[in-house]
Amino acid sequence: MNVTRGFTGRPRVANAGLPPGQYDAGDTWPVLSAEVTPDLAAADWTFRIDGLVDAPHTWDWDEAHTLPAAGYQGDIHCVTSWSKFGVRFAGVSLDSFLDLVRPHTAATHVVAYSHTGYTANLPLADVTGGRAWIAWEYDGRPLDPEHGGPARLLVPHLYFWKSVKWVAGLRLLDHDEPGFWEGNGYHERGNPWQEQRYAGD
Ligand SMILES: Nc1nc2c(c(=O)[nH]1)N[C@H]1C(S)=C(S)[C@@H](COP(=O)(O)O)O[C@H]1N2
Ligand SMILES: [Mo]
Repeated sequence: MNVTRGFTGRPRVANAGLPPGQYDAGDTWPVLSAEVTPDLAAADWTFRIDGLVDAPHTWDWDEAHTLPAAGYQGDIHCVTSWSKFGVRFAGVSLDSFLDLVRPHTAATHVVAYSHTGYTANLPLADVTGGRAWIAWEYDGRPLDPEHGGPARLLVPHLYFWKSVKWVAGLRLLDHDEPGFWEGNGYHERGNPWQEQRYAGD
């Protein structure tokens, strides 16, 4: 259990502690972007799921907001070694989107991609079962553009590079296909508790 200190005046929620090699960033939230923050209005944001699914679909902002609201409160862990405890995101569970497109049983992996072109690969099992979200609110307010607003992928049980900012879609595949960082030496899965930082870890 971590000591409570300065999380905007509220006591910190109980957290799972720091994964190996991580430090507590406290109230700061570093911005890590490989690209320039895009000028993307909510009205222009879209989210598509295609590949190995029965019914590929593209949601716009309004249609995505008709899905059941869901949120995450807990910790996030960046591979550059900062972690944040007890953050609060709101949006929609990826399960709600995936149920509607009906994934083929052959689908094993996804490539998540951004409106900017950034990509990250994930096992399908890591984005189902209530473990991944499309998030558009942070701490009760619209997600800042620099943190991926209008909407980002959130997969908090893996290193944060998997949580694609300005998310544009998921493609379901029957094989693993490295994304931006995975093609540059980072681990294909990225479990912080097993310190899967680099390929071979
Ligand atoms: N589109 C996009 N998504 C991205 C990144 C990026 O460079 N571009 N960086 C990743 C990395 S390495 C991290 S740690 C988190 C950082 O999110 P933050 O800037 O909101 O802290 O976003 C991830 N998603
Ligand atoms: Mo990161």
